Amino acid sequence: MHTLSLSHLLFCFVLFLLQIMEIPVIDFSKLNGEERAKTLAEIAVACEDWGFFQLVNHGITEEVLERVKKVCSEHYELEREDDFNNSKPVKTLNDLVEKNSAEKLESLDWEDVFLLTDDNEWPSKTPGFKETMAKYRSELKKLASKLMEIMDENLGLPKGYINKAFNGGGAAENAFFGTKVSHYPPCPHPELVNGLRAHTDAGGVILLFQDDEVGGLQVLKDGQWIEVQPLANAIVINTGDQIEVVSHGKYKSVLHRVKATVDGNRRSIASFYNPSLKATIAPALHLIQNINQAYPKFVFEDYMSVYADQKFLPKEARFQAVKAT
Ligand SMILES: O=C(O)CCC(=O)C(=O)O
Ligand SMILES: [Fe+2]
Repeated sequence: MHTLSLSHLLFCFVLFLLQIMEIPVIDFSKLNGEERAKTLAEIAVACEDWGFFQLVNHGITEEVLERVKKVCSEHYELEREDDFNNSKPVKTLNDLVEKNSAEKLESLDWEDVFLLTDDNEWPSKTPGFKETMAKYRSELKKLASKLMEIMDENLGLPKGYINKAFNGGGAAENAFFGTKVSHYPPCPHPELVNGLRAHTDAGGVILLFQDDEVGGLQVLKDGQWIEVQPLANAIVINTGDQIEVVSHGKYKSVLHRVKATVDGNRRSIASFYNPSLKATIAPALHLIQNINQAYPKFVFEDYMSVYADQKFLPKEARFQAVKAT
């Protein structure tokens, strides 16, 4: 009896540990009711302590999300799979295996990617792709705006502050909203290549619709890689380097990576709400406590040219580099 209760206790403790090491899940619908203050506080903690959280009941209908999953998977099979099978990562890995080398590929990602913006050419062969993704993007953009207003409120900034900072540079200088559709196809040697190497995101607010079943996204928390648990129809939110700068380090961008896996073709759709390239980014004056501020002021375009070369290097060097420009 005594041993049984001890092992039971231990089991509960392990469960408890596992639970607290999951990224926060927040019910967004509670923002509109009696639990508004509590929900705002949960989001504040998630932004400050995790830099990542999952939203459920976020208002984007299941019907839209189901269509998004369908058209993205169909599009991959119809228009991308063949190219991926002939891509550089596949060839390089094959060569490596033929040579019997066990050296990990540190400069490639096992990922198929394409980007949707307001201005580029979209795939046209997959039935329903354009309409579905246009609808999804317009809904997600609204969600991004709501989240930025919540961050304003939680940070004690005037309403609309972050969005205004991102749109800086004049009427024509709109913030950037891009959607990156990715697949991480099955990889015969996941020990030799990453799905996507560890990085922090360059921009503002990122809204990710990840695969319901195939996991692989991990977040670095207190020195440990924690899995972002797949949760059907949730939207994963994280903050990029520009939110870190504007919030003066209160909301840190967090390292994350995607592991390659032997089976399952992981789908992930990441939408980025970023500053306009001409926007000047600096810590909000309201949040600077001492004059020797740690974060630089720069034009986002300059940050992006540094990021293009240093995405997979520590962000501190990027902040340092733009300080010097
Ligand atoms: O695919 C994912 O889950 C994450 C993608 C990501 O981190 C990125 O595109 O920056
Ligand atoms: Fe990322």
